Amino acid sequence: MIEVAAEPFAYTFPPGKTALVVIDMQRDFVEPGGFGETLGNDVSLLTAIVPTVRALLDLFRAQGWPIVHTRESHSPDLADCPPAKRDRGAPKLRIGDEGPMGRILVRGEPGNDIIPELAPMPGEIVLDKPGKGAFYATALGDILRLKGITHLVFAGVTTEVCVQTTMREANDRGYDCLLVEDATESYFPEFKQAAIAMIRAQGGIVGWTTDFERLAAAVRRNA
Ligand code: C5J
Repeated sequence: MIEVAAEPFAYTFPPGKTALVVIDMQRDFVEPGGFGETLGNDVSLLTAIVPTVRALLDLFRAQGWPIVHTRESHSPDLADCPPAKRDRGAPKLRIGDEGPMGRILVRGEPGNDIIPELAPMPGEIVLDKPGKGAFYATALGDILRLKGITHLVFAGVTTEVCVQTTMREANDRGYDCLLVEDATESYFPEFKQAAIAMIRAQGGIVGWTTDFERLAAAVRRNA
């Protein structure tokens, strides 16, 4: 087991049974001109974490540990996008509308891609998800079960929406979850801080949080 200094107390994980889950580091959320910016958000907050997410990917790649990348995405006919979700964006751009990087949050469109700096490598899992949580309407549970994964390390955007929703889904399914604080971000700094506080409140009711350096140091100590 590897022990990482974390809040609310040390997080321990079995190297062979731990996967990194990078949530929705897509052009539509992170790059200027994408869906996130058209909704009025300042995407520079999100681009700032790219080097740390990349370092986290490199840490897992160097160990040969499993990596999952998710993309929030819908089929071109929007059959998997409930009107309740699509209409929420009106009167601005809605999911499926033509945006600056192709149709918003539609699979195969340029804006739906993961940003080039964090592009998945061969052998890494890329998971399209129509919801905020990565377990909803996807094969993620089966994929992790077949690999014998029991512990999940989380990064990506946005902290209080897709990251927190997925952590809560994972926690309810029995995974021990660690969020890397400087590898996740929100358009709303106060929401990020609130999400972190909620996750680790009450003895880690949803999971643990740490930062990249503490995780990397723990992995180095084990090497
Ligand atoms: C949002 C996400 N914020 N990836 N998606 O709509 O968090």
